[in-house]
Amino acid sequence: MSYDLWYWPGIQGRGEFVRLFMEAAGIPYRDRARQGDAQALVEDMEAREKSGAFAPYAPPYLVAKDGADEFAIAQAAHILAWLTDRHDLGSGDPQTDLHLIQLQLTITDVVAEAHDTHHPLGGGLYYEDQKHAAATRAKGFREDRIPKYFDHFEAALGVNPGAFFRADRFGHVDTSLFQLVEGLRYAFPRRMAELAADYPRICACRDEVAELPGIAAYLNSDRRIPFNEDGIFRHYPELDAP
Ligand SMILES: N[C@@H](CCC(=O)N[C@@H](CS)C(=O)NCC(=O)O)C(=O)O
Repeated sequence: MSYDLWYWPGIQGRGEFVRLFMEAAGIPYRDRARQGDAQALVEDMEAREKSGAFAPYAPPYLVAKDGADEFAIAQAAHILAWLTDRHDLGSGDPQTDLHLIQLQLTITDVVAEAHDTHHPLGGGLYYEDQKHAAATRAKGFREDRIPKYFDHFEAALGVNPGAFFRADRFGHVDTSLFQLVEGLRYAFPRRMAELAADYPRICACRDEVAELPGIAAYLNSDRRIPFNEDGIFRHYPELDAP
């Protein structure tokens, strides 16, 4: 059995949430569009759309191959829950696992809002064409939405002892919270510096994830490409705290 991850090659984007969990868990995968290019991804998606089977709407998607059989699944949060189940990486308690998926879906919501700070009017327009609206949207995100979401994650991290959401070990929410913090620190460095002291559990979780052997190795590799202004988390200084 093998895995192919398909995602836009030039950005971390939503694919990074899948990569980080697979790297932390030591699950091997091929990063297909990075081995090829964006056109390979477009062609693979078109072929799946024409296949008559259920197809991904958008990347990231993960294809599990077992001999001639293959199964493709999309939606980052869904992929992470699926991998957790397939590799027996859950907590062993069904209610806890459902709550962890709930938290993962909440991270999906924050990611969408982070994207909308620089594209509040639409993904089809350039940032330069929506800078005024972006300034308004980013102010609300920085001042109200980040603290509201972070209060929620900080409280959830207090449910169990230790740095992770679960008492015993890391799971998919921990690796995704790591990426969320890294992305927000990149996009809003001044605002995140202001908030750091208010969220000791979030900072501790981020630090522990960074030290997981699989994550540390990945972050030191050339597979971890830098954040950039084509991705979801973009650093436009004018959108950060004054
Ligand atoms: N909710 C999906 C969103 C997927 C998504 O928006 N993918 C982006 C790249 S990050 C894309 O290529 N979207 C194309 C589109 O929406 O038409 C997830 O979390 O995986």
